[in-house]
Amino acid sequence: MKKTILTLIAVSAAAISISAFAQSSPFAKPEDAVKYRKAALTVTAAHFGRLGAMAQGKVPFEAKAAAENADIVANMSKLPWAAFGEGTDVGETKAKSEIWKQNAKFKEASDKFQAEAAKLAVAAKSGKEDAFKTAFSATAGTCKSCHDDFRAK
Ligand code: ASC
Repeated sequence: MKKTILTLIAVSAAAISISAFAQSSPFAKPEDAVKYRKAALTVTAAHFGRLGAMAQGKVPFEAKAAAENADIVANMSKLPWAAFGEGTDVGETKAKSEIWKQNAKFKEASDKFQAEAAKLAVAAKSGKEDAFKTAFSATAGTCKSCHDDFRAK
């Protein structure tokens, strides 16, 4: 009987903590947030990589492809951040604890990336290769500095 009561308490405590997380987060479980942000950043990296190949001259610059990929990066750049909420420092993640300890700095880094990605989309649409390359480097710099500070190797 005592064991049953203890089990019931443990089960309801777990249920309460899950629902408390879900109430303050767009995700049902912390693991769902981790999965979402990794997926969003993976898609972003795929499209950013296509732009990088053009910026580095590995493939010829083509304004239409640049504009399409840069638009995707600019849109994707908005997504991962909602998935770095409190309580999502769990499971298999390279996210450093500094994300939550220095959250204002992390927010600033993510804002910079979004701002540069938006400028990159504009530059890509201009069809001017030089402007595209400059904007690409600026955006890549924001990826790198955020990774240096907030992503484990
Ligand atoms: C990429 C990619 C990153 C960034 C970073 C920029 O293409 O996948 O994580 O650029 O390497 O320094």
